[in-house]
Amino acid sequence: MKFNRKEFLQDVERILHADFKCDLKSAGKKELYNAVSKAVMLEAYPAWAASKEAAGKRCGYFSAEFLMGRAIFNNLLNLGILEEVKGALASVGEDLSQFEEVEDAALGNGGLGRLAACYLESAASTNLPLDGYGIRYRYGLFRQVFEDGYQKEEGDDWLRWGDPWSVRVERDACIVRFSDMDILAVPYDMPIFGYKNGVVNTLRLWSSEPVRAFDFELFDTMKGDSKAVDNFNATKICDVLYPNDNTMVGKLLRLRQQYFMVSASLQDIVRKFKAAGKDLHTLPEAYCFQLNDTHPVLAIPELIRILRCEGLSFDEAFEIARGAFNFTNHTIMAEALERWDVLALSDLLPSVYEQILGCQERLEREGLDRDRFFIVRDGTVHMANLAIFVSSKVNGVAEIHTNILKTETFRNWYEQYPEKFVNITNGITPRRWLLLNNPELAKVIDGKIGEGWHTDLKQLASLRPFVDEILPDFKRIKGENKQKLAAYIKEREGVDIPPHFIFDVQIKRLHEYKRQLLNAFSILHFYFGVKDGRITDFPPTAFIFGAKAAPGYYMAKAVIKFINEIAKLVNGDEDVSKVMRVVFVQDYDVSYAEKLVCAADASEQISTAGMEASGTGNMKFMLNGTVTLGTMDGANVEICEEAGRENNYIFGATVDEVNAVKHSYNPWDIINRTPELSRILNTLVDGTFSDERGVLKRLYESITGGYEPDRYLVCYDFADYIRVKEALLRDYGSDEFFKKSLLNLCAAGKFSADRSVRDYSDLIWHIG
Ligand code: 26W
Repeated sequence: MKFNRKEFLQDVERILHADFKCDLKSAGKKELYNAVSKAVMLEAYPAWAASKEAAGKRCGYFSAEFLMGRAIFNNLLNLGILEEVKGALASVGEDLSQFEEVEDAALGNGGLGRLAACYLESAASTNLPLDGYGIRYRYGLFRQVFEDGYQKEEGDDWLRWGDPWSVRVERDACIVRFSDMDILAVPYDMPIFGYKNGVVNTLRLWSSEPVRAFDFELFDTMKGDSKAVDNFNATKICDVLYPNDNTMVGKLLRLRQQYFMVSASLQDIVRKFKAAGKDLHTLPEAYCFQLNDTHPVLAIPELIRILRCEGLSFDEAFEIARGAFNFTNHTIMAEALERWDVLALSDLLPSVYEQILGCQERLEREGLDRDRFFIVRDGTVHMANLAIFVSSKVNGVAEIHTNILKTETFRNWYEQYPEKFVNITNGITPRRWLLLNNPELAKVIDGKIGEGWHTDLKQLASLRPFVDEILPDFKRIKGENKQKLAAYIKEREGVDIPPHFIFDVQIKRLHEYKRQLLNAFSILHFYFGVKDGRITDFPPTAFIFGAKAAPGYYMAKAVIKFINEIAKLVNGDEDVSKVMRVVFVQDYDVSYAEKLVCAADASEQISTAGMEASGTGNMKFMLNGTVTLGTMDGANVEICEEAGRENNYIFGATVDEVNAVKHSYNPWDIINRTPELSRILNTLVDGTFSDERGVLKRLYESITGGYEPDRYLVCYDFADYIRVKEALLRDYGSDEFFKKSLLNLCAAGKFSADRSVRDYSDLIWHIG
């Protein structure tokens, strides 16, 4: 984008006048942020309008979550004006970095939502016409604070700083009908800028509003049904993002959200398609839709319903749906597979449910065995089955995950439709996750191999011959990043972390299968070892955690409390704190992640094998030159393929081993012969830590008792984890170690989201 400092500052000033009744001298941070952003939007409008007109097939990425993070720096970078705007602001005595206080747009929980955000950016950057469709939640993922070591949730008022990057498009509003109320859906469009290529795609987020302005008369008299009161409630649909990651909550409001978003999106698309005078039978030639997990799967019966209203037969509508939809699965955890109660669904959305029954009937007509294949059974609608039956393609998100889908989770379906199943390994955008968060390292790479890797990440491989040469720079930059992170942690958490310590980092949602608990156990192992003098010369290490637990997930919250207690013990110990520190950072989010991944020395990816579909945090660390301490799970397997297992630290049971032992496994066999482990476990119940609410006791029970003790094989993998983790910590500091780290960076090419979206386009979408 062309940039003229004088004109830009003039625009900023005019917007300050019109919107805030102030000028450059008197503007506060917020006003300045909004005016600067809007000035960029002004400049970008022509390119946005032109991209919308682009001919060719488009894909709609339907997702309940888009974890966008902070927009301003990324947008300026992609428009190629980051330095220019920085300079322009500096010329009037303002610092661009003040906008680091702007809220993150946290309209997502974790991996699935961040993936959607990376894919939008990558699609724009690779010139693929992909638009996002979702919900404009009024409050994003909760903000987390710790009180006495316990997680407490607070509302996330992400619009506090305004929303200059969105445009309300009232002219595209439409009505979404539920059996008990009609709701107005109003879209807010956000531009998605491709990296220095002039392409601008769109993220369209729907907001719910009353159909008519509030009807005072009805309200006043409370006449008849409660339509007026419902209108009053309409906005509630989009009030808040469900804070669950991997556990299905069968709440009606969630069902309303899901339908609201897909109905509005499809109405909008079909309406425009018709207005262009096109034949609805040809819809799949112009559009396809990617269903990001089961959350938007109601789009399938909704499209069929809309087409039937247009006069098509069920079978005609079904064929169109089958030609247009594709489905991505992101987890094999049974508790995450969405199912809806037939009564609830048919009550709220009768004509949508009718189409679901039509799909079930069609399935039977196609001669599929009713026992092995079903959409509706025993009063329940199985959303994943609906998605698989109707979609053209179904994909997993890493090789190992797709194989598990084929051989276990969706085995029946795979046997019936082998050609439907494809793998698309996840990816991350290298713009946000290296160029933007680690600019110094990026500059060093540019200096050696040029800038081609910005849009062709495989080129990082050509850095290999220079590994020795850039090792000093790499070490220096990592050291500087660690220093910055330590200062930030000091400011935000009040905890001192000496920058020369090894930074061992585990950041991701809190879940039992991700095994933050295993990490915690290892810390206690080292703590006791150092304390008792069994471990000498312990390499000074800071164990850093970041994670939010779903507010209703008791065990996950217990793990947070446990780790915070461990932190208190370790950091407060005069001897041990010389070589160990523990910190659980509060309110981990995208912006915190950007600071953590560029400063880490070890990336903890330690899920029970078979349970992490892919992981994408693992890729972010790798791209920033960090070794993985992990299991053979998700994309870790492919990271080892690319970077060499010898350059990472792999431990633990494999998927086959997990499958072989999980039914016969008794953790006591291990605990009884491992006094070390038994001592660690006992800290949960012996008063080592304060546990006035009894949460640690419940953690103890989850490992040692109940129906399925130690379901995630923490005890099983404990010894091997310690062995390999100790090896990593001992290796740290040598040139050998830093070379391993850098070789990971050189091998990260495969994990660009540019490659992922291209795979989607080549194998599934055929767009552009
Ligand atoms: C219904 C509640 C619910 C909410 C979110 C169920 C399931 C989810 C997501 C599918 C959970 C999720 O984010 N999965 C993660 O997706 C990433 C992107 O593909 C993967 O890298 C992670 O391994 C996977 O856990």
